[in-house]
Amino acid sequence: MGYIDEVLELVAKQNPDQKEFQQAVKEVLQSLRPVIEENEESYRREALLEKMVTPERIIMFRVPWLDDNGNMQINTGYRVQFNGAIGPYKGGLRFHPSVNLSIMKFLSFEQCFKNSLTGLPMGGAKGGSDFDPKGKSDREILRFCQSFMTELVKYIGPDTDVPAGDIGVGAREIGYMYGQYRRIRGAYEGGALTGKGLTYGGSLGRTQATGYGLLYLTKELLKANGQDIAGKTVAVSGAGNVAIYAIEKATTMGAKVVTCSDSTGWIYDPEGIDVELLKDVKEVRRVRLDAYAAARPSAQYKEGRGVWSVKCDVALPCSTQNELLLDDAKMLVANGCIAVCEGANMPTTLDATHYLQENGVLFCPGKAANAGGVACSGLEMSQNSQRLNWSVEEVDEKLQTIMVNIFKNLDQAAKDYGMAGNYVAGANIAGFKKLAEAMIAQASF
Ligand code: NDP
Ligand code: 2IT
Repeated sequence: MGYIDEVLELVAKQNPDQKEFQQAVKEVLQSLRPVIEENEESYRREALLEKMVTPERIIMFRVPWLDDNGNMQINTGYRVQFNGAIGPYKGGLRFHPSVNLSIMKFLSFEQCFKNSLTGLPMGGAKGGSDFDPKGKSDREILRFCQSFMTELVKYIGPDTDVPAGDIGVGAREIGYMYGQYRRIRGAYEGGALTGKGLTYGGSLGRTQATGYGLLYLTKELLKANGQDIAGKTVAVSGAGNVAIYAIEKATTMGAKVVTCSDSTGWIYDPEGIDVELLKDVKEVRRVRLDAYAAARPSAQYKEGRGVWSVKCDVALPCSTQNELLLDDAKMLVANGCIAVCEGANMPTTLDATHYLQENGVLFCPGKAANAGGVACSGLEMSQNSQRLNWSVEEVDEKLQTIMVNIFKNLDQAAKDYGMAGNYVAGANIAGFKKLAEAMIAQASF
């Protein structure tokens, strides 16, 4: 048995119930075959792959908090510090009832390669809780965030581990957590969290960065394949931070976005999504998507899922893992879709990914396509260290450069290993090579 298959077997044996983690490891390792084969002896000697699939540290803790009725509630908190070889651990916090160890490990494993691809010195981590923010009052969110940070504070800091937002964690939650961090530490250490508000050390452009970055990369991918984003019909899933700013940038670039979704249903708006209305529904009023259709005559709201049944040229999944399934991929191909770029982390299942690739759809994986968010977090850390604020133009220019470079690197890596056009392999190889070199150089850990 080859080294990769041995390690995949080990991962399955050691993590039998962690299907998302197994899925993420499989996607990465399977596409690394040519790189592993050319270095198999030295990688085996270093146990490189075994190290790479084993988190450096997992922190799990109890999060007690008082609800508005004075009752004690208990959730579980997590921080998985997966790999610190190329910089302080870095990655978001997710608050969603589906959070478990498998999801935390898959996200932090992916983050290692994503952060490597940005070219910035950041290791990989992820954290969060099974806390469900839906239906909670603002004060309940505050008490939860304070309790969560009271424990997490022991393990993070500007040079050790720097959390940020993800599903269910945006500017409000980061503000509450940063306030508690500062109170306990007794020091202003802005670089300990990113995605902060602009009045206390946040970076211009961070809110938009993941969605905008997704479009910068998509544009570059289309350009390299003789296509233009302008004039394309785009299907987006999700209606949160990533989706909203992906829709905004796609529209600015001259594309028409005709769908978005949340966990209750989805919108089809053939006139093009009105992003200001969407922001009002989701960022200001924080209500369900049916409120969008109620305010917009051209839009239809449908319960359940369905965005991938709409005819589109480009599909941008921006909600959550495993939301684009094989049957969805079949509908996209039948409808003439030419490109799928992942705004979310691992939104496409492995069989759907293979189907899209086999049918000539340009496919860019999340670890490259959504890297703009964490890249901008890296820029926020730099600004915090310098005690300077860059202009929005400066940040956006750096973000564009990073996204274009990511595409060039993964395109080249795929070509170097005889897999031109396979951007999954390209992203994994490019991210892996830098990480492998850093780990081997620091042999002791
Ligand atoms: P938000 O919480 O802002 O939005 C998430 C959106 O996805 C909401 O519309 C939500 O609907 C929907 N959604 C979430 N979970 C589910 C589910 N289980 N079933 C159906 N719909 C769901 O999160 P973000 O926009 O920040 O994150 C979206 C994705 O992008 C995630 O995969 C995240 O990991 C990834 N990502 C985020 C980055 C960032 O900077 N924020 C950076 C890189 C990747 P509802 O509100 O109804 O729950
Ligand atoms: O998945 C991701 O890259 C994020 N949620 C952003 C992480 C960050 O540290 O900005």
